Amino acid sequence: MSTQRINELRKLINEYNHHYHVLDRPIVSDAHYDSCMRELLKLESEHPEMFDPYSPTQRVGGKVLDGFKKVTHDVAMLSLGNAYSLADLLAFDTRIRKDLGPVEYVAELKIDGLAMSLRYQNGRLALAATRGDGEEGEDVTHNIVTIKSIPLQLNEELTFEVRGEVYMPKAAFVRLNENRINNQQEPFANPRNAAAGSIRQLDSQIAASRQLDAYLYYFVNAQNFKVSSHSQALDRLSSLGFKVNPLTKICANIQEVWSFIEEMTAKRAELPYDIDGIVIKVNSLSLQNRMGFTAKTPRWAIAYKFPADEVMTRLEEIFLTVGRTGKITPNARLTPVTVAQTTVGFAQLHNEDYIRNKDIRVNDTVIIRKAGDIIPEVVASLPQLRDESSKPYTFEKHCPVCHQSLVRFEDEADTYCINNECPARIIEAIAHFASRDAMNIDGLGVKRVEQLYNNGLIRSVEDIYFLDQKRDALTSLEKMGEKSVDKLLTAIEASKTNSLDKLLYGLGIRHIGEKAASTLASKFTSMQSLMEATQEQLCAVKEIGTVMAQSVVLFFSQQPNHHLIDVLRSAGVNMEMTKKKSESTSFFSGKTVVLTGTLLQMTRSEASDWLSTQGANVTSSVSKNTDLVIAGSEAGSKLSKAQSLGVLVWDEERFMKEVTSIEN
Ligand code: 3B8
Repeated sequence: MSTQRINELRKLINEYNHHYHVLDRPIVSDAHYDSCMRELLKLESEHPEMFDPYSPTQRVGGKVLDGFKKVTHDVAMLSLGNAYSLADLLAFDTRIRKDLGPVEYVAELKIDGLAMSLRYQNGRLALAATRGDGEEGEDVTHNIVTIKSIPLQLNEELTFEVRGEVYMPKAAFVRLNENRINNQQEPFANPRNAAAGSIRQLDSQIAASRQLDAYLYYFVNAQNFKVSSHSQALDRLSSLGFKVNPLTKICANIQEVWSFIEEMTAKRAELPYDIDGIVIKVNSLSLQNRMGFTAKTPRWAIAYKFPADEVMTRLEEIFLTVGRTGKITPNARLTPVTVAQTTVGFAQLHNEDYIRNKDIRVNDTVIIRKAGDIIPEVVASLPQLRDESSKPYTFEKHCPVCHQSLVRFEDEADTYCINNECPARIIEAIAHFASRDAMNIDGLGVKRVEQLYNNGLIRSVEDIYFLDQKRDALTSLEKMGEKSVDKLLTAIEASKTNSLDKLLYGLGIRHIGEKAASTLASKFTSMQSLMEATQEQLCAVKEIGTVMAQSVVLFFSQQPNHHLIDVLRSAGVNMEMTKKKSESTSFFSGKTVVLTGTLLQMTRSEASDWLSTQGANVTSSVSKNTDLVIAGSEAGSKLSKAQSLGVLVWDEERFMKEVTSIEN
């Protein structure tokens, strides 16, 4: 009897929640809802054997974790490329139409929250993870279950992954900050920070009290759901019980997209949540697959960002900072001012010429611009507001940190400190090594490295791996309790197993960014063979130009760098490409391959990633240099071109046979 009533109440409350939180159309009074909830709580406490983590009573929070578990995303969580103007948008449209011809777009609001991936298993929410670096995020399920618009249990027993944005409504943000100020706590700068701060809590009661909400917008592997377009995917998500933003428009062309943008720009201030732009997506999923992805972003979508906010303030001081390459950046200290919802006290001035051309001076009233997460910059000064004492700014001649002479090379806009021993450069280099996209050592940001450096605990990158021998010194530092030290040392230990690409990027070799590091790591697979590579061998790699090749050779020709590698190796840092196995014997190795048409068994980007692991060069256009074209269904001009050039063509079945034989 009670069993039946418990199940009945759970179902009812789920239904009430859906109407209230997702559809925004309550079907019962608050009093009735509360009475059902109380009855359920009572029955559950009398029948502990009926406990179910998916019961609506479990949304109140209470679970407290020791730390966050890392989650590897099965399908990378990418971010969107940006468009800042109508011109950028038209360029995006031109690119799309060049590849696909005229297409239908979907325009939707870009919710200013934090990206989240939800995994459902047999209809139940099994895991919620943050984006992290896109490959690996954090398990925040305990906090996500407190968001009432996110269904814990669906009416269908499906297994899938869905992505969306968790955000804090403006009203909840205002209330939260009022409370925080009353309690002498620092208020949050904006709703996004407040949402992120709530999700990053180990104690789920905090998230539960924050009135977070979520809009979902992306089905991973939507094809499995028999939908053929993004707009159908949104409808399907909605019918499954997810909250989908209603301000979405199917647009026949980019002109209609622009009207939607204008309409939403006008509406923006009245919306009950923050948006920072409009997302434009190719509607057809098979056309999305044809466009595929770059390393970081889908080619079939773009985010139009609203123009940056501009405000006036006083420039109090110009000071220089030194980057890891020795590059000098002039910065402005400002009278703090609120712009784009955050308080700004500093802004970028780029370089010497920028300051001179705009005649920006100390004590000037200046215009500051800031958009979203973009670093604020000084756009202009207002010379009419100057007094007679004002003098043009003269660029410093010496490094603000090591005091050696600064150098500006001919034809270059930037000024450099060329002292390899400059503490500022060393600190920045260590922090770069530890940064998220490099060795990903949590807790080793610039401030912490600076502290360790100034206390003599770390003088170079290799010293990171000797910190475990300096435990006592570490715990005696300010703001470093046992717990933070443990955390730091664990993160350092974990970084030893990173794949070669991360290490290579972390070394900060000039001209070798993330993408080039990853290419080199996949091609050479070990530090040893990379160190032995000649400039010719490096240049032979597609995407590695002469400048990059020279820089790699130069880096490995320097004795201190050899020493660094030796020390890292003996400390146990992995020097091999482990992330992706690369078989030099693979049929695909060294071949130039083009994918075209729609594949059914994997997405184009999965196929492309897999081919890269096999050492293939995946390119987008067919030429006489192409070794193989893999043609899915609806393959168009690329297939005909391959046929006319006599290039080898495989269908999906032939390709999958090869994949299976290599994988097994
Ligand atoms: C692909 C599609 C990232 C996003 C995406 O409201 C991808 O679609 C993405 F790789 O980040 N903030 C949205 C929003 C964000 C994204 C998206 N759609 N509406 C958002």
